Amino acid sequence: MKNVFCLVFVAFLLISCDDGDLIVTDFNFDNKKLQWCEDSDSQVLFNLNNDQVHEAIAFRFTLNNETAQFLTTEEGETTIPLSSANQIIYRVFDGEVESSYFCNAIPPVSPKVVEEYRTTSGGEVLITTTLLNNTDHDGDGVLSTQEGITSERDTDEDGIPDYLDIDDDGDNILTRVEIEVTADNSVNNFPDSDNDGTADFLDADDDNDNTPTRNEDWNLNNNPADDRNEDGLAHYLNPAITDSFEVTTSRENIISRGFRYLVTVENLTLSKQGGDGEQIRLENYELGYYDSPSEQITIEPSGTSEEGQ
Ligand SMILES: [Ca+2]
Ligand SMILES: [Ca+2]
Ligand SMILES: [Ca+2]
Ligand SMILES: [Ca+2]
Repeated sequence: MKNVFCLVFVAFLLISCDDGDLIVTDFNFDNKKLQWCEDSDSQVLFNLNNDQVHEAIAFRFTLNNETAQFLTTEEGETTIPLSSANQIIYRVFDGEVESSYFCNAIPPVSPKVVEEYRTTSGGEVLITTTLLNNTDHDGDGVLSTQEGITSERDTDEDGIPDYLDIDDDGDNILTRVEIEVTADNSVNNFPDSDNDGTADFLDADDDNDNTPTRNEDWNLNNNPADDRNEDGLAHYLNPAITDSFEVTTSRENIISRGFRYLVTVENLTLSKQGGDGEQIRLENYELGYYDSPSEQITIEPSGTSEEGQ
C-alpha cells in the first residue's frame, strides 16, 4: 500500500513541475472547512483529505499577544508572520488520518508520515474575521437591511437598534412571532393586523384600541400573545377588549452570534523534510475557514452586551 501512495504523491508533484521549481496550483483539499484544536501553548487549524491520498495541511501557531486575538469577536484581519513558531505543515500518510491526529497531545503511532513539508520563514498568514449571521444579525426573520441597519433605527427607543432587537416595538411579542401572525392586511409583506399602515412588529398597539399591546398581558407573563378564552384571538389583537394591566418588565434580548475565520497564506514556501530540499511554492493559498460555534449574547436595553452561554 505504501508504494501506491508514494506513486500517487510523485505524480502529484510531477504535474506541478514548472521551470525547475515545484510550483503547485492547489492541494487536493476541495472541502475548505477547517478544524481547530488548541493546547496550552499552541493552536492548530487543519484540514484532512482521505479521498485518494491521505493528506493533511495544518497551521500550527503559538499564543502570544499578537495571535491571542484568534477567535476574536470583532470583524477584522489578523496577520501572523510565518516563523519557526508559526508553521504551515503538509503531510502525506500511509493510512487514514483523523482529527485526533492533531488534537491529541501525543500524535498517534499510526498512520505514519510518508512525506512532510514545512514552512521555514517568510510569508504570512492572514486570518479574516467576519460575522456569520450578518444579513439578519438578531435572527428575528427580518433582514438587517430592512431593519434600518445603516441608520441604526431604534423603533422602541430602548437603546437597542432594530437590527439587534428581537422585539423591535418593545411590546413583549417577539418580532419573529409578529411577522408570522395571520392578518388580512400587510405592509411590505409583513402583517398589519389593524391596517394602520404600520406592520405589527413595529406597532406597539397592534389592534389600535389605544391600549398598548404590552399592557394587554392579562396573565402578566411578559407575553401578551396568550389567548385568555382560547377563541383564537389574544387581547392584543382584539380591539373590543381594552383591559389594561401594568407591565413594567420586558423580554430579555438574547441573540445568537458566530464568526467565520478565513485563513489565507501569502508567499507560501513549503520545504520537504529529510529530502533534497524540494519546495512547493504558492503566492496565495486559501487554507480554508473555521466557523466558531454560535454563542448566546444578551444585549441590555442600555445598548451594552454581555457574553454568556
Ligand atoms: Ca429597540
Ligand atoms: Ca429586530
Ligand atoms: Ca406589535
Ligand atoms: Ca391594543
